Amino acid sequence: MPLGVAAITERAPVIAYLGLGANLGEPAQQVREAVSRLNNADEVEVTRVSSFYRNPPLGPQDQPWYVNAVARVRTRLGPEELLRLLQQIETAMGRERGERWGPRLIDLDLLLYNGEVIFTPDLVVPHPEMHHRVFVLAPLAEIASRAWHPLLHKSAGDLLAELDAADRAALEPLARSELRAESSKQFKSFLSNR
Ligand code: A4P
Ligand code: MG
Repeated sequence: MPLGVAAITERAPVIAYLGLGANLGEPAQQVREAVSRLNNADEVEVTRVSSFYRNPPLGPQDQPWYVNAVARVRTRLGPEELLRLLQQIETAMGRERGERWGPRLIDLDLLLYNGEVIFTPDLVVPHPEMHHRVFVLAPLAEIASRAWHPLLHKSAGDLLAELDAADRAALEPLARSELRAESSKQFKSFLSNR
């Protein structure tokens, strides 16, 4: 392809924020693996990753606690292509689609994409639930407190401050030393609650 054409068709890289969550198997390990799969994908570079936070499930309560994190990526993929990549990674990691808000090995959500508002049958950006969710806003504000919600016209830091203190208190950052031990701990507490 002549150089001029390549220069015109090649998309400039943009910044997107992704939400990662897991509550089956070894949640922290799966979140880490998803970050690494993202970073290995063509046209995607993971530039920041938040702490990992353990937190109670939103939705059905008869499921284990989640580990959640947020990643910042620099990508040349368009939003629909990025969503497809997230879904491919979910499938490759063994996720089966079950009940809405039910337990999962890995869940990858596109939170923000280049400050854009997108509304198609397959993709809604900003993610329509992100501004209510402490497990999204706390890790997002940790790595990008000024990340902007283009519909609410507020930053991640402002949206986090608006949540109930009780919601914020429910979030436990996972210490690095805990990352390895967390799955066995969760399993023990699951057994002792039966
Ligand atoms: N879709 C539209 N917009 C987006 C977007 N911005 N990012 C469509 C990702 N997907 C988007 O998603 C259903 C459809 O949403 C997809 O086909 C895609 O085209 P899904 O991942 O198949 O289904 P789901 O995840 O079960 O449903 P949903 O409504 O996306 O659930 P959420 O919002 O992902 O919530 N509790 C805690 N503590 N932590 C969690 O991470 N997560 C959930 C799932 C529930 N409770 C939780 C957590
Ligand atoms: Mg989802």
